[in-house]
Amino acid sequence: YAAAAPAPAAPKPAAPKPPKFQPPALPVQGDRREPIRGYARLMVQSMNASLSIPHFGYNDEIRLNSLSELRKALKPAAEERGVRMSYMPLFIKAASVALRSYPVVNSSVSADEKEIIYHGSHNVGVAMDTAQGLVVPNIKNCQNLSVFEIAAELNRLQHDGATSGIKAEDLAGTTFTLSNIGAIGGTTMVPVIAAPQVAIGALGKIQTLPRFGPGGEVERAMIMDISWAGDHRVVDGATMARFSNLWKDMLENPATMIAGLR
Ligand code: CAO
Repeated sequence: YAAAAPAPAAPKPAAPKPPKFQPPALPVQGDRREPIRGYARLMVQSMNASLSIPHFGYNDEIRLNSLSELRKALKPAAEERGVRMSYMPLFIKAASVALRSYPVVNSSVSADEKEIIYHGSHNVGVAMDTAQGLVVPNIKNCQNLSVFEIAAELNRLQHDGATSGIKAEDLAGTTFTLSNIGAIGGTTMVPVIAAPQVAIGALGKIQTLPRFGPGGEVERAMIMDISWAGDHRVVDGATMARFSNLWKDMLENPATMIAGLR
């Protein structure tokens, strides 16, 4: 038996010829340095301080069909008062009502970590995207403000953010923060707590999605994800879940929020 001679190797394809036309090399720009000033400087300081906080995350989804109807109904009355009514004042007011039941979510840890300071005021910070960058002014004493008053304050802060800049007093004394990233896009975000606060919530984009109704039928649901971050030194997951459940219940059944108003 004689082995068959190996087949001759296929000829290698010829290497491609270099193109005749070579695009001209564009000049490469050098690196550029820029001082970190203004709101960006505040962000550096605040985010460095946040590294000392042991964060945990907690997420849920909220069905906003009823709240959307409520907002529609409130809009004309708000306009009569010269106020623009977005969802934020409702999210903020519901949070303030829920904070009454879970005051630890509106607290701070003392510098020596020996005490929890429960804040009497609900000074709710609102993360704001401005031409100068991220800034987080707060709406003071939301526990005493109506939804219209919160809307008016938010309008004022948005106007200041877009024109003269946010005043120092509006930046001081935040006790709890909400960040509506969904106004720009994105369904979820991992928010970072600004010390000495112990909690922050990030709101995702409101989307129309299929969900089951009470009878098992598929219906159109307006869904928004909420992502909370808590300071695990003083807020545990169960407390955050109960706080979030209460907030969610008020948004899904706005009548329960009205029952909680003073
Ligand atoms: N999903 C879908 N639509 C939303 C929405 C959401 N989560 N939130 C707001 N919208 C809608 C509003 O209802 C409004 O529509 P209408 O004119 O029909 O009412 C429109 O988007 C514009 O809202 P707005 O942004 O002017 O007002 P707002 O009160 O909802 O939000 C503010 C105010 C300051 C929170 C927001 O403008 C903003 O700056 N968000 C960015 C926050 C941010 O950068 N977070 C990141 C922090 S960490 O880097």
